[in-house]
Amino acid sequence: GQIINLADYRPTDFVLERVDLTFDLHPTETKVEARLIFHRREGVDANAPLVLDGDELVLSGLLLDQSELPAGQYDATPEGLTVRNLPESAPFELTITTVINPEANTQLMGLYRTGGIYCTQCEAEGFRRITYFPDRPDVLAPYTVNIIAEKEANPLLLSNGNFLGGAGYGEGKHFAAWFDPHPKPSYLFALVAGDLGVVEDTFTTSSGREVALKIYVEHGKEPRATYAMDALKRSMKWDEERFGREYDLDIFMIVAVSDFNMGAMENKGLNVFNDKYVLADPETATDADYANIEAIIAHEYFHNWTGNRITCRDWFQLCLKEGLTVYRDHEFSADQRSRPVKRIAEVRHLKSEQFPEDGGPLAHPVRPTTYREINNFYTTTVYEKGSEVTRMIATLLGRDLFKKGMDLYFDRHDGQAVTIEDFVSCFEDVSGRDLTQFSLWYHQAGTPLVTASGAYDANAKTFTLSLEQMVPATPGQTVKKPMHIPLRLGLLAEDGGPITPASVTGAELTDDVLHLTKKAQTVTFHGIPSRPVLSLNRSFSTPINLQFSQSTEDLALIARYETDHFARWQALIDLGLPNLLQAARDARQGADITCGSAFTDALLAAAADESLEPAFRAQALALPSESDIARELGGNNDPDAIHAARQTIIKRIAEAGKDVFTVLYDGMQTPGPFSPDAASAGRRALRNAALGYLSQLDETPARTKAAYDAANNMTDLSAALTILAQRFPDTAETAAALAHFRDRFADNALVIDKWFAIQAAIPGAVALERIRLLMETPLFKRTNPNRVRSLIGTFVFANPTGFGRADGAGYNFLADEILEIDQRNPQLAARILTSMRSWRLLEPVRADHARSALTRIERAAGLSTDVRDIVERILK
Ligand code: HT7
Ligand code: ZN
Repeated sequence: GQIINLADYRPTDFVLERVDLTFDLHPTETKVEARLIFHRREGVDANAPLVLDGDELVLSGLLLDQSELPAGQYDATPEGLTVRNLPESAPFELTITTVINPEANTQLMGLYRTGGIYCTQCEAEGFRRITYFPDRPDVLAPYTVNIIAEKEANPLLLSNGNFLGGAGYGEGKHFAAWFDPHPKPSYLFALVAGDLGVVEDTFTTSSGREVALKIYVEHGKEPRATYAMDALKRSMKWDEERFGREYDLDIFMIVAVSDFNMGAMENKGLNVFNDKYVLADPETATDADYANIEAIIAHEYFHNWTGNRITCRDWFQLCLKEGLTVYRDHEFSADQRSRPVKRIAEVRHLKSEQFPEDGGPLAHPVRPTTYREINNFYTTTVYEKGSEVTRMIATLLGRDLFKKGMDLYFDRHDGQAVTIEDFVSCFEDVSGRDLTQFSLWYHQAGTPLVTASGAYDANAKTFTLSLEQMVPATPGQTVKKPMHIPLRLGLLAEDGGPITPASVTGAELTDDVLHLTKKAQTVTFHGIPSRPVLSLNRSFSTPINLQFSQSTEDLALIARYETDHFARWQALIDLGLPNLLQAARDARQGADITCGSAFTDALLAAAADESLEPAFRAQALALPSESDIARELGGNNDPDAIHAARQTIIKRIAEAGKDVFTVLYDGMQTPGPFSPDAASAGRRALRNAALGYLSQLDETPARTKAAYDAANNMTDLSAALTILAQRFPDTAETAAALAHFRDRFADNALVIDKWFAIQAAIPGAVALERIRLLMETPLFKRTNPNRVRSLIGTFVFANPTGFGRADGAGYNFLADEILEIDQRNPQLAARILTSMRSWRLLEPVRADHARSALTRIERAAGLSTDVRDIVERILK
């Protein structure tokens, strides 16, 4: 794969007017006829040839305006089709026939088979595996799609847009025709054919149009799709109310498939989903599953306007649709559930996934300028940091101006393929604000470090805040400019009440947003009657690392009184983290581990505080993960020491909080029938957190086993099984529960994924043997991405002691697996390989083993572009 540069962008020489596709489906020999109407773009050289993309294609027919072309007029290779001597300005029709093999398509890109059905995945560059095409997002056209297939095996023939009609088609076959009037790029094309069950409903839009809603799942699984349907209707309503966006076709369809590389895909009018993000019932889905389904259904639906109606000019602009749509789904979930709890979960995720990416060898700007393999840029930086950048625009402008900017964006660019600059201009135009410096958030990689210190002058009644910012060097970007950083803040009096300054000098302060724009800035708050406690970066208004030393008393005050509940949670983390870091250092030295009582007191006070929602209290009780601690330590890391340290601190909290946890465990029941609503989920989360701590004090698994036996929903069942596996891994009770769980859910692959993941996360050097044994069970299928992610993915991403065992066997295992998976599914292999992105933070012995394993991958013959790109960047 060659390197693609943003600077080389230019529009196509030919304009695509219309697309007319006919698929004659066959498991191994599907015939695709593409009739494409083009004309030469004005001003383009009359000799310029038409160059179309292909990937592993074989041309079996080519007509120009219905006539055969002489051999010399075109060149066809698996990777492309070039046609010369085309009309100078008149439109012409090219009819291209290809024959493809869906059954042999193990990459899951293009047209493939999953669970006996035909299905497509075209983003980013899958369409070129179906037919020769200008396969880029700035080529938009209306599509007509005709599908012919065996009727008995494929009663259902689906594509984008509105249904035109269908009929019998010769012996045992039938056909259906679809028309999508909205011009779209090829990456949004979809086709599904097969035999599926359906859940149906309708939605009446704000202007009174009735839309048919259909969710297709395997026969018999229909009852498990009702929550997804409910989430879809809530999403449609929310997008009308919050963003004024109405749906624009007569039908909206979702198809759930069991083999899928990512979470879901927003194809116009025909979303395709990983079934993990559709199917749920209380017996098989956890509260987290329900929340994910709600978020992903919303995300794909929201793409209809942010992505589909307005799409990306080129793949460098991916964050234009992804960052914005993640922001929209975050806001949706915040409105549907608890805003502060949702924000805490987002920030946890951002810090544990995006911060390590931004601080390591794979760091790249939210809007990159170069790539080798676009599939490797569907990253947490593009998605999650991209969402944070959108959130900061909303913070800078305020809710009303942000809404105005979005309205302008929808008005101005509907039907277009645009850039980040186009998006940002809309907000400049409605606000009159210059967002040039702010736009560095799109262009500069790396997490800014802001250092803060404050001083109170009792005589002058001023509080002076000194701020300094530094953006670390990242691959390809050594020199950075100061960014525009919107810091929300609050000043608290000693009694916890708010202090409102009379005035502020040294920086713009709008409401509670302080604008840090210089490398160093001194801000003075005037009219401050007593020493204030500063709460900085409320709601995580900006994605930075903050260095601000505050006394434990001040942090405890914030944890207790801040009106911003996110800030309360952050204060608890800030109280706890130094204890965890010191404990890890002590464990590495073989010294005793201690834990300050200020932290445990504040934590237990929050856990017991009945004025706080249970979900918040559960979040407070969940300590930073071992990987979070490793990231904060920043180098020479020993996973075993980190694990030992964290476990010791957990034990100390359990000892100090025994009574609190007993009360919570006994009292936080959820009476009545199961409901997945956020409040009930919060109670379950808090009760299970209490059980986790209590189990630390238990000598035997009896209490946890009893919880397992009593559980009447998957949240409680899997929580109890996780605690058994983590706390009592080698007991008969745990073995019995694991066997029971397997036997009970053996016919439900998505639940078996939980069984794999729970075991894959059991710490310690023996984990690898466990993984190898589990890979031998008939329940494990190497060809299914969900199975691979739950067993191998959990091991490499979420089991630092097992994967990072000192002899390097874990890294070697990973190298073997990557090479194996890469043969079949390069995208999946590349993604799992990113688990090595922080290898340089390891202590030298492990780092050596990691480097050898990576080098072995790098030197292997026949690597995919996907894996080659990742391994070379990680090793650089
Ligand atoms: N826009 C979708 C991205 C996606 C994808 C990308 C590469 C390969 C396979 C894929 N499946 C889905 C999903 C989304 O962000 O909504
Ligand atoms: Zn998306």
